[in-house]
Amino acid sequence: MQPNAPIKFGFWPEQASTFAFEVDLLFGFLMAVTLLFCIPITAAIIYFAVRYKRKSENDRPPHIEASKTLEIVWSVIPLFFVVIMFFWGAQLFFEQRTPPPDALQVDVTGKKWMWKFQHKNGRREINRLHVPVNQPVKLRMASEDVIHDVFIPAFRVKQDVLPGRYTMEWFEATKPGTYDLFCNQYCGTMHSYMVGTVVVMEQADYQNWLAGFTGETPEKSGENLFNKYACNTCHMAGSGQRGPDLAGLLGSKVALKDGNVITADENYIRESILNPQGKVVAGFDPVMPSFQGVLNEDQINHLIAYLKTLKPAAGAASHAAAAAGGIQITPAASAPAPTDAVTSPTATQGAH
Ligand code: HEC
Ligand SMILES: [Cu+2]
Repeated sequence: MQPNAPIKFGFWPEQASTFAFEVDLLFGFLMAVTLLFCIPITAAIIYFAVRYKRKSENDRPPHIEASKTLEIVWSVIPLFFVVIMFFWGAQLFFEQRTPPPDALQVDVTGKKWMWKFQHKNGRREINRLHVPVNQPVKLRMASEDVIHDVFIPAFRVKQDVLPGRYTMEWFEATKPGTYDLFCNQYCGTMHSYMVGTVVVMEQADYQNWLAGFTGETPEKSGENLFNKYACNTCHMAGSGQRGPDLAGLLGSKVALKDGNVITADENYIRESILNPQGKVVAGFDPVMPSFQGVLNEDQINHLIAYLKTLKPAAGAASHAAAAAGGIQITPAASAPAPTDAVTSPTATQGAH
């Protein structure tokens, strides 16, 4: 495959994901409704303009009372169509916001002006994304600088990629092949060069392709970082620790100093590392240093991957529910975390 596949132009992008047909159908409906209103209204405007043109200076139109029936009819009919658009669009929106729990995660980092991808075993690529066919794939995305956007027309998905938090996009490709990926937010002078290719492979081919990489896994790299940046000095279970036990944190409920209880998703963990004073865990002093500017996006991803591998010690009450991974962006996407898993450092961590 050539490194820079030519961008395909066409009237209508190919349909290559499970969303494609649904999105096109809705789009077709919007188009049909638009034409249904636009054509008769335009025709009426032209007809009336000619038919009722003022003929002379003292041409006075007769007084006409508005017809209630007519008013109601032309309010209710459009309302009916608009309500359909709303529910149909909302249904599709929630579908696109809710990745299946078994979705394969790929980490995406956008920066001026390239796309970096990392697969679950650590394999990396730039401006080219390999994914298996007939398998839900979830992109967990962050930006190292400005707002970017991952747009894959053939899959009918697009989502902004933001500095400072994770966003998510998912799809299930239905046809092997290569497809365009565009940055869809104007992000600077070379924005139009921020393009890539999605290569959809048969599942076995994808597995072979992945297996071609035997380097460090994100989990291992995360473990090294955890030691290198001395996270372990405060966070390793044991007496006298200054920070909370991080085992089983993802998906658990965390009681904060300000009285709120939140569910620890990946955005929370990310924020805890970059801005520890933003949300302080109840029962702890805000002594954790910020790692803003110290750790890059890759390193944060790896730390999170490592934290996911930490299982709570048997009998430990804190962070009991190690939920299956995943960012939870919509309420619909979040697995209900057991309510009894509230972090209670005083009860479980003993010495302070
Ligand atoms: C000087 C000690 C110290 C170091 C070093 C430290 N932390 Fe922390 N960390 C804390 C304390 C104390 C808290 C709880 C108070 C708060 O939320 O700020 C905390 C909270 C957290 C939380 C939120 C925990 C929860 O239960 O909600 C995460 C995640 C975290 N740290 C990760 C890290 C990582 C990753 C590193 C290394 C890159 C690190 N910490 C380094 C002391 C530390
Ligand atoms: Cu961009």
